[in-house]
Amino acid sequence: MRHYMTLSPKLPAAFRGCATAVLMGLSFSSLADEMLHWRDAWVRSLPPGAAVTAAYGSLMNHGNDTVTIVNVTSTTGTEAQMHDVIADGDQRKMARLNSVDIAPGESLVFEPGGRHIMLLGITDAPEEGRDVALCALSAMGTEACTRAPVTRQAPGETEPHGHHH
Ligand SMILES: [Cu+2]
Repeated sequence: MRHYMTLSPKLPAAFRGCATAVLMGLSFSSLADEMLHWRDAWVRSLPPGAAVTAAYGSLMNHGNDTVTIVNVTSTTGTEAQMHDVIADGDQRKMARLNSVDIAPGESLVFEPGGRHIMLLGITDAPEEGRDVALCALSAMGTEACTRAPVTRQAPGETEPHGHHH
């Protein structure tokens, strides 16, 4: 499991000092602070010739306020988009999400068959076992990044779940 925590670059130094206290395990609260924490991120490995894949993982809001995620980026591909899978009659289709709110203490979960991060325009597919950088950007300007390993299925999963993207 990889834990990365990112603090808003816009916070005044005093707040960063307090945030450092949090990292050291001291109690802390601030209305202006946003703390996001990725866990279990991964990217589905691409079949030969594919230019599109999906990234998954959980993004937890450790702050006291709702955080609105407005963009995602990756070091792989030309573009990353947040997608949801919605029912359309008997079909299931993808819909792009422009923003997603995460309530305090809640996680935004990207998982196969549900919300996912679509990585588009991949010309140089990362090999299995490699890491891809994945970042989420909030409306307040907080950027939370993680390294997501490229694997065929979710780390820790034993049964293949078919090919989602
Ligand atoms: Cu998609």
